[in-house]
Amino acid sequence: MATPAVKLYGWAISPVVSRALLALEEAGIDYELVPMNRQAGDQHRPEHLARNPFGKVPVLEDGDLTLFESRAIARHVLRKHKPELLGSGSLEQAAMVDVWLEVEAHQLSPAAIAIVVECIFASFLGRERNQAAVDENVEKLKKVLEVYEARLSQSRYLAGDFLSLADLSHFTIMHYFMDTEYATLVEALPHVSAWWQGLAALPAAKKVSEFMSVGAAEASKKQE
Ligand SMILES: N[C@@H](CCC(=O)N[C@@H](CS)C(=O)NCC(=O)O)C(=O)O
Repeated sequence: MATPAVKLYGWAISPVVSRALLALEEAGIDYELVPMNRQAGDQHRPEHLARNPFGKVPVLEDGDLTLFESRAIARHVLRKHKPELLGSGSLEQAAMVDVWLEVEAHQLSPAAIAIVVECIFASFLGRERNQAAVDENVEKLKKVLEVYEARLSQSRYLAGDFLSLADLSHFTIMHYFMDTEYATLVEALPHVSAWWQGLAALPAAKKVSEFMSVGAAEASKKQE
């Protein structure tokens, strides 16, 4: 019996969709990116609500398994195809991957997303930038990045001296953040800056950033 096709539903411009894409690219498996149109409301149609009752993307179909939430999708794909990226070598490594994935989800990403939404996506959403929201989140992010600088002066990657999903999970939001004028916050921190450059140079990250650019070009055409 042929291996069931893997399908990812969503738009690649979204950092959560491209987080799932990055896991698929790292896994090196065949998959199909099924395009959806946010402006047309595809995410609210009954066939998509059957995949994700919250009406969001990304959604992954892997044979009979249907998953939503980008980090859960990334964990599943890597658990199946590249478990070393989840620290499968030891309980300690796996625990440290979990710690820094939580840090990404609850400390860094909320502040970085708020800045990226205002500096990059507000225009796609047809509104002005809210500078007060940017300033508040820049202050939060500065404090978080100081912790990252201390951590990355002790180990090459976040979970230890091995690349893991804890690092990869940062890529897509950081990719946008580094396109804002606040990239200097990262550039001023030598260890964070070297870590970021290493992440951005990964072949899978380069491939996903191409998907993100195509997604951005399509979204800007739809605004015209
Ligand atoms: N925590 C979720 C977030 C999902 C999410 O907010 N997706 C956005 C991507 S742009 C979405 O589907 N928005 C469409 C909508 O809210 O109508 C994840 O990591 O997958």
